Amino acid sequence: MTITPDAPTATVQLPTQSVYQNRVADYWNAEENPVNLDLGRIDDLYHHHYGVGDADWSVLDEPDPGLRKDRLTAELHRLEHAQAELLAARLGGLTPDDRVFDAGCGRGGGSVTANLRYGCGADGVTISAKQAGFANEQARKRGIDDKVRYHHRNMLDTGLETGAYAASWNNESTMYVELDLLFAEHARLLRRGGRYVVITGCYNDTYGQASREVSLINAHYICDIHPRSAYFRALTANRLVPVHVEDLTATAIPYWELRSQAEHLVTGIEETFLSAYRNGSFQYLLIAADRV
Ligand code: SAH
Ligand code: GPP
Ligand code: MG
Repeated sequence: MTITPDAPTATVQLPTQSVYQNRVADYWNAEENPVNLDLGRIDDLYHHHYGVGDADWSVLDEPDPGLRKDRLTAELHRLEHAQAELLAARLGGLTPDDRVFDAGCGRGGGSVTANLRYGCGADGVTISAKQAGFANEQARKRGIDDKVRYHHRNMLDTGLETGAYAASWNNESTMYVELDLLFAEHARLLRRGGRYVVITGCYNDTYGQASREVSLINAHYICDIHPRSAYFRALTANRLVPVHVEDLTATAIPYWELRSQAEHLVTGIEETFLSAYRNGSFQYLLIAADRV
């Protein structure tokens, strides 16, 4: 019997792209969920990650149905942007002369957030040609396209300049790649003393192996959530020494509770995240590390 892998359908294929990465690119090239686009449109900060912090539950009591929708959308966006700011705050004291690397940059909100905060330059990389184009168009509209650039590249093999970056991060994008290959690329790009930050969902080694909920999340996004232990093993094996670790699980729950009430935005994965967090099988984690 001959086994033929799925034909690649991504518009443009990168030279180092696997069949799996083609599928991931297809997902992101096609993705147009209102929960991402309607939130981003509010202030042209497009995020593909979840929110943190206490929610303003009063939006649910809003009597006017149209206004209730708008207030819910705005509140979810506020929580997602708070997550982006939490990550950006851990990048260290960056200056406008510094450059940062945004690995798995989505529609570009994270690099814009860093640029607004520090005035720094940024290179974002996404496996989706469509996302890179969208993000570059956003940077052009903001007039920051001289400093903030997005590339359709594989984050494991970016072709960007060795040692040129003062900071780098992955915001909810590590579950698509092998951590050793990823952290080797970050270590190559960061200058000595540079800062790496990751926010991710990981499965909890204390629980055991991946739970049913973790497997459902993997199937939903076509990803492969790593155990918490894998992060520390791969970071330290690649000259990235953790300096700050924060379990964000408790602070991630209000976002999902509120999102599950937003009938105009739900995607169907909301209850799975809530169960995964509550049964202890899944954690939302921030790790900051220094490149030594
Ligand atoms: N960090 C962004 C987007 C997270 S969504 C944010 O916080 O908004 C996950 C992203 O990872 C998507 O943009 C997807 O294209 C990207 N991605 C997945 N595998 C990748 C790979 N091998 N190389 C580059 N980007 C990748
Ligand atoms: C966020 O993107 C989701 C991921 C990057 C993949 C899984 C993340 C984990 C922490 C496990 P999104 O904003 O596009 O998702 P959604 O459409 O559900 O809002
Ligand atoms: Mg989203």
